[in-house]
Amino acid sequence: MRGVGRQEIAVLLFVLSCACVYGMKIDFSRLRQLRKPFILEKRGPSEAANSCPPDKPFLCKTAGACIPLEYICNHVRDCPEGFDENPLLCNAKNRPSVEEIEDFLIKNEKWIIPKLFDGADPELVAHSLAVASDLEDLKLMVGMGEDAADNLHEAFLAVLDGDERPLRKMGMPDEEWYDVSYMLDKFREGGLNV
Ligand SMILES: [Ca+2]
Repeated sequence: MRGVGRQEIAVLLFVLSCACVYGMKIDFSRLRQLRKPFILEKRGPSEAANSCPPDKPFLCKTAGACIPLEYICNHVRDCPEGFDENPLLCNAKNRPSVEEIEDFLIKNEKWIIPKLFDGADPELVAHSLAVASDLEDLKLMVGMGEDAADNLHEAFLAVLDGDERPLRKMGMPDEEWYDVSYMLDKFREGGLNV
């Protein structure tokens, strides 16, 4: 997934937010309002309204094609164009919601943003963490340099080892260790290759 744009990520997350309305156990329901004009334009007003029947609520990119939620990311192409198996979509489905990630980043903003994400916008970082396949993807999406990427890699290894010392050296307050290790584990378990 090289060179994926912010707008494409926004569209994918919007699709998931629609699926969420129908009961998927993920919460993208409060995506930023400002993205909606683009999304409506991109998908078309009639598509955005989701004309799918209740038993097949997931709207494929191919006009008129709808599939059940259990067919999303089940390793079989069910949409004619395969959108239901899009790797970014499947990554986001298996990770904490963008809002949850952003809340976590803002709570830790003073140290985590400069040290691990090169001072990037927390909203951009949250969207990227929701969909990136590996650290190289994440680096490109966020636009961060080598030092931050190295720190991030070290942070993931520290959590894997259960060793909070490298993170404390980066400025993490002691009391944040539980939250930080919980979130980094969630990204790894959700398919982020570190
Ligand atoms: Ca499928």
